[in-house]
Amino acid sequence: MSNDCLFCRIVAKEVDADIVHDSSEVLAFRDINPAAPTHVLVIPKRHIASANELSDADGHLLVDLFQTMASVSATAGLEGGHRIVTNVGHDAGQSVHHLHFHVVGGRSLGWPPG
Ligand code: DGP
Repeated sequence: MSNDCLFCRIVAKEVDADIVHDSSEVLAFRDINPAAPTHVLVIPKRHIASANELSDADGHLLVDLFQTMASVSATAGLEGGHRIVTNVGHDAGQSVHHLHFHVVGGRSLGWPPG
């Protein structure tokens, strides 16, 4: 855990969040500033700063994260489609430096993103 990381503090239950999935390695909770009717953040519980910091040893964790995203989208009824986004670094707008995947859906989504 990183003491100055907001998402580590959510994992530690020091900061409240609307949690929709909680398993041994993965947590999912609703984004505080939703961009669509469904907007859930799916994160590893272990602190990893971004997708750039993943290693060979994280293969199982990545499967767990993507299976959680599939479960979250199915539970939300997003049969019509949804988007998975992870921002990496300043130019992409990454504001929380703990790996997280945005699962966004429930409306028609434009492309390309801004
Ligand atoms: P990004 O910009 O890709 O780093 O996404 C960070 C997201 O985190 C952003 O959509 C807003 C969300 N967020 C920021 N602070 C909080 C918080 O305290 N609680 C929750 N649930 N979400 C947060």
